[in-house]
Amino acid sequence: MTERRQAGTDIPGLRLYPGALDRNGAESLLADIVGVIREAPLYRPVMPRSGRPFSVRMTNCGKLGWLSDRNGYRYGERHPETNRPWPPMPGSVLALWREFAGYPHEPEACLVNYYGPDAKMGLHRDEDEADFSAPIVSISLGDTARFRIGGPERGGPTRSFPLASGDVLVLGGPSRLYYHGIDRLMAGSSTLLAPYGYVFADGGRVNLTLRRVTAPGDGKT
Ligand code: MD6
Ligand code: FE
Repeated sequence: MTERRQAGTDIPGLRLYPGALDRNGAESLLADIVGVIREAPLYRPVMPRSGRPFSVRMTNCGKLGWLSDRNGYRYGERHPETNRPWPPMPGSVLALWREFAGYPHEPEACLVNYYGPDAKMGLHRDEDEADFSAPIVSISLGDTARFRIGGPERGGPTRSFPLASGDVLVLGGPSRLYYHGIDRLMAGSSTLLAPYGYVFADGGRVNLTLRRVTAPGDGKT
């Protein structure tokens, strides 16, 4: 395995690998994700209770997909609009989990978030999974975004750093349950999405978050 450059950070359990994917790697991963979107189109989820639409559009690949609708947040096996099972995780995605997760079981969900130039994501914790001992591996493609992270309590101090195309971020250990979100994009900072104007109309950013959802049993998954 190649040695990866890791950015210094004092957030416990957070690992950042700037430029883990080079341009070729990012292009081929994005092509695989466009293939996923062809099978499982991006849709716009709504917030629980209020029904307010997200500014981010989403889809998933893998056995389970993360869903939000008026009834709450949960994982499900089918696309909420097509009602078809999620497409399998591409080998390129699985390979990134195996390289970066440091966790001996396979991921079950890959959430695909698409940010147009004005999309953002409010502070949240990823807490709909049964196994918090597994990290979350996040891969950014396209425009740079400002990622904000606080601590385990809402309302505590936060800090932010940019996530650029090809960066891999791992939230493990204590940081696995820290509040985090996306403040804004630096629209136009990357040309990676440009060939796919029919999918990503105004450029923007794609983020993949890979998760283990269920606690592993005795099997090898
Ligand atoms: C994003 N990321 O980068 C949003 N969650 O677009 C997340 O919400 C996230 O990057 C858990 C772990 C890593 C992440
Ligand atoms: Fe998150």
